Amino acid sequence: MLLGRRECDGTRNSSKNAAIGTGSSETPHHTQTIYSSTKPMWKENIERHGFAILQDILTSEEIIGLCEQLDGPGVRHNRAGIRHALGIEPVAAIARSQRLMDIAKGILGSQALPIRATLFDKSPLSNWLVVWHQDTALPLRERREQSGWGPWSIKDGVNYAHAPARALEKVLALRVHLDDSTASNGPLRVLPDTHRLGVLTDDQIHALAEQTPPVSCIVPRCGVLAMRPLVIHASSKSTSKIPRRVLHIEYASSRFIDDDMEVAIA
Ligand SMILES: O=C(O)CCC(=O)C(=O)O
Repeated sequence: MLLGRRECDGTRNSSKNAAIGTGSSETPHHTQTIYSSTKPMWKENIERHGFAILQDILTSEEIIGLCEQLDGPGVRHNRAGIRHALGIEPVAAIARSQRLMDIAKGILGSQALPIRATLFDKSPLSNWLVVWHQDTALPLRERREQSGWGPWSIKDGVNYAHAPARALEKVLALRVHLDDSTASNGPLRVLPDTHRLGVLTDDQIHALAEQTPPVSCIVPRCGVLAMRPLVIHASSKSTSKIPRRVLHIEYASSRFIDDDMEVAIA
């Protein structure tokens, strides 16, 4: 994850060596639409491919209201967006809304809870790319030495550790689209079916990026991209004037994600 990842140096996978997310080609629209999910296909798509696109999950009014709150006084943005946004009440309210909780619980079970929210704000004024990677760092309440966890870091006062696959398999991200994600405004791109391969090295990610046709996640405003953190993903710089704001909310299957490892709410 960009905002968490840039600062999470000392990662197991050095992002500097990861494949650059320029992508060989944009996914043809007909290919992309097979991942656009109507019930009941979305669960199967997440299970099989590591992601699914769900349209019209929130209303236009909800999105406008949320954007106004995020642009309001007292909300601290940085260059690429907002980190640790669950502390912002309107964000927490959306994260806990029945519609998002139903999706999260449908995959993670009845104890699912939102653990972290990040606003990714890509625009002509703040344009960036993210290389191919998996999201492997989780926010945790306390630092504990446990097999498979680490290295550790602290970001804005929150403990982070790179997690083993057994914990990351209990996480789902729901990316709420505050703008249309189009082929040209730097949409998230994913390598389908890579979420079942465990935590990969940079070299493995690089090799998979060379071999696997990427899918550009074209998602209209109000839609949600549901994705597993281990699905390899990247995004390119925008070449459009249209902003691309996405609220990325991660859910865990329970507060204790691995033995006595308790997630932090961030
Ligand atoms: O939103 C994006 O373009 C990048 C997001 C990302 O890389 C992540 O969630 O790890």
